[in-house]
Amino acid sequence: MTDTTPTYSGPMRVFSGVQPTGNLHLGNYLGALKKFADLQKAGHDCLFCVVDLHAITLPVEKGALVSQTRQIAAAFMAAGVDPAKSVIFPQSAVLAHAELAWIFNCVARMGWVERMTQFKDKAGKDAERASVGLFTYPVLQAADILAYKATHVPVGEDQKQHLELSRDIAERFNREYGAPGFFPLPEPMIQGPGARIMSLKDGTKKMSKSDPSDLSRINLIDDADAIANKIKRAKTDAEPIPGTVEGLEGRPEVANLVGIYAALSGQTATSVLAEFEGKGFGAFKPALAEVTVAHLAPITARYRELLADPEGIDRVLADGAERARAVSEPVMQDVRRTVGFWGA
Ligand code: AQP
Repeated sequence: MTDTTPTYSGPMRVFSGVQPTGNLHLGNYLGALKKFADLQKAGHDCLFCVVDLHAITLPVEKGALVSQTRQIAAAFMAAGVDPAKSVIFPQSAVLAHAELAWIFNCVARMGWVERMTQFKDKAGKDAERASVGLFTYPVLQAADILAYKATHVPVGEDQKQHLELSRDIAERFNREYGAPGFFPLPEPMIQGPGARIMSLKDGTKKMSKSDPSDLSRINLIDDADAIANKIKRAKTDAEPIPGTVEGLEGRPEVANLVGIYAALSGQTATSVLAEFEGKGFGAFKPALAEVTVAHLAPITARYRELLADPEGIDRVLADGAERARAVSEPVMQDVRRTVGFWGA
């Protein structure tokens, strides 16, 4: 697990995005949404985006984007993001993302983008037939962040490589256009035990929306019975719980369940192991189910409540889009001037 400690010392602006594709799961919550709420509570200037332009890099069911966008906005709020304090908005409503992505397409180098492992994973063996958008996805991600000159990006561990690319693009833009310090080099915030939640069926694969097995993940909309059943059926091994973190070596499924327990109960893995050392999964799994349900139940209830009022969610998104445009448009005016476009 990587701990990326922020080193940036100027004023902070936080940006992150979540795709409106499929049901959110515990990995999305612990890797991203919970951190969003924590950063907002810490008083930071935050923008949280439903990245619908990213969603269309893969086929999307016809007519599904609007309701899925509302679902993600509702999940942000249910997880504790307050739209009065943070900006919640849909990416496609702010044209700066697409415009800056094009400029960054001309800054990023093919070799940089070709190294991105997510493209290889998502395109699979048939990369020739993948959309060009899927390939340049991380360039759009750099534009998402830098259109707001955001300095900090809370994400799960899977996004680390993309964030490094964003820094490379910012640095090259600043150098190529003779504008030192124009874009900040955004810092990934990939911290704590929730940064990489793995599949309940295979501790070497990340928990993912696109895993065909629903038993591999805990969805934010799962009820208490579904959660308990999935945890009961989660893969483990025959050994008891070890007493130290070193004892988790070579036991990825057990390490994952202990990590989930730690993240949800606000403890370290070491203290969870101290509590359960020598016990079997017959004792640990019900305790984990209890902690998970206790943490998620109020979030799920709030999520359902918010979804029952789509007009309310739309008002939040429209207001957010306006506020996001007000932040990004002055940045884009400076970008156009810096690049040297006519009329800028
Ligand atoms: N397993 C995970 N553990 C921790 N964080 C995770 N994130 C995703 N999976 C995990 C974080 O969730 C945020 C939203 O990600 P996204 O909307 O870009 O979706 P994704 O990463 O494509 O989500 P999935 O579930 O992994 O979808 P598929 O199956 O399409 O690959 C990001 O901050 C991400 O790091």
